[in-house]
Amino acid sequence: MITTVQQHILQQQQEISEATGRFSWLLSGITLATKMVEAKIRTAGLTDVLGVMGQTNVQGEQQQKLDVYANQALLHCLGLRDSVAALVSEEDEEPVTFNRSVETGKYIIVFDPLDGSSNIDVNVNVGTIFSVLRRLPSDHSSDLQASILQPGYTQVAAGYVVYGPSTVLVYTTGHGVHGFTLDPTIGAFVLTSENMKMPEQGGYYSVNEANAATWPDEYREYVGKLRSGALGRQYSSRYIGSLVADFHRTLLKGGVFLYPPTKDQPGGKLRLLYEANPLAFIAEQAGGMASSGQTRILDIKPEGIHQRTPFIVGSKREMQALLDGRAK
Ligand code: P6P
Repeated sequence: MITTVQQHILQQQQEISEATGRFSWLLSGITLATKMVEAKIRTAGLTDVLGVMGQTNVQGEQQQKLDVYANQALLHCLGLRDSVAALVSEEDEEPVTFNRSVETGKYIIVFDPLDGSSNIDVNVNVGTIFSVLRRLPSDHSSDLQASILQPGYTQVAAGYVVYGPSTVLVYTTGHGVHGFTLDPTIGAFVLTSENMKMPEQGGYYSVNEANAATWPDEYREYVGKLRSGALGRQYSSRYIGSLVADFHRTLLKGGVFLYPPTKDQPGGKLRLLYEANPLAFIAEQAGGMASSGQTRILDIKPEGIHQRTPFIVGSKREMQALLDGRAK
């Protein structure tokens, strides 16, 4: 007997107020867009979607053709859901707002349409990350900044899709973490892992060691500890350079992923609203932890929609060792 992600949300609705029919309708906009992206990625080498558009995005990054396609797919599919008050994308300088009343436009969706897109041309996993915020009932503004810049602990849902050997969707509404695998024969995400838990300790650490020379000392010492067996086990290093893929392995196998401050990015490289916050929500719901090195990711009050943060996420054992080390 299969359970699709829509059925799963509806089954959950007895338990949570958010999973009303309106919310599962909203989620279906995300899953539809990711199925469109998946279909494009599967044939990327055969059609003219590889390579760059010849434009750069708000991050100053070369926009890959699939970045643009993924962004358009999400904006289109979600814009049609009247419960959406605003859409915030990594690809767009400003939010897209829909001038809907507080009674109708109840949700803000924040997303990275295609994270790790530079890996597409070398056939490495990429991903879509999304975060759902509730519009503040008092927020009648046109730009909805107050509703968008809420700390991560206010998220009502978060998830990601990793486009790899299979296409997997992982999401939480604050009631556990659940994984679905796209069954291409029926075009539906089918429940394959309910109540996913991150191991208490893992066997991998994941960081771009090329930046080690410019990390703050505490991170070099910490990675040295992992290497030396000081945490009571031998680690292996795994770094794919695609956040969603590195995070998904950490969720399943445990361990730690780090993007510390560097000389070029003293405030960290990864973005708070549509990378760190959704993945931190999932990590905590699965029994892990997520920190900026200074504070719990979900407690950070955002100042800007494209704000970056150092991002360390993983199993309790490895995270405690980092945070205790900092405390000393
Ligand atoms: P670096 C991909 O460009 C990305 O945004 C994340 O997916 C990934 O974790 C990170 O940047 C990789 O950055 O500096 O190690 O290449």
